[in-house]
Amino acid sequence: MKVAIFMGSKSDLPVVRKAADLLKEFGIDCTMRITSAHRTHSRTMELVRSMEQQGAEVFIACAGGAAHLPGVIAALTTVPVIGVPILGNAFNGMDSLLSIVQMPKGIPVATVGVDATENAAVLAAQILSLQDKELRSKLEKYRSKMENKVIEDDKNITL
Ligand code: RP5
Repeated sequence: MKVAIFMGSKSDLPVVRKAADLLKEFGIDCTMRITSAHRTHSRTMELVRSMEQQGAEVFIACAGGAAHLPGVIAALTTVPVIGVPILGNAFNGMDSLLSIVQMPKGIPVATVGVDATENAAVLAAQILSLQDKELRSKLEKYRSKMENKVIEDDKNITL
């Protein structure tokens, strides 16, 4: 298992699932777990240890509101942590964005955009691709597919 995806609540699952789907498309072995920095703090610690033992090379941590989960995971491991702020009912996601991005010096969380779980998956794949040529070429194909789509959309635009 290469990527451990954690989320703070089952309510995050619909958007978090997109990260797992994309990682699967890249052929990257991942797992998804629900654990909260606040409601299940001891269990969060145990799960981080367990994921490290299972060989996780990147964590993706998704949380909304007072979103401490990514920072807590980053405090528990030196494995890179990508944080995804989840859009909640308040402040258009600014609460979770600022909670995740504003980590104190020395404990970074690589923060992507609000609800940007697909970008978290791509970034995780890019980190893993440093040691994996096959994965690098899959990422290049993913890019050229996007490029072709923009060109195609441009060709088909009508007034
Ligand atoms: C966070 O609080 C979760 O990540 C979720 O985004 C938010 C709301 O959780 P629920 O009240 O829906 O369980 O911990």
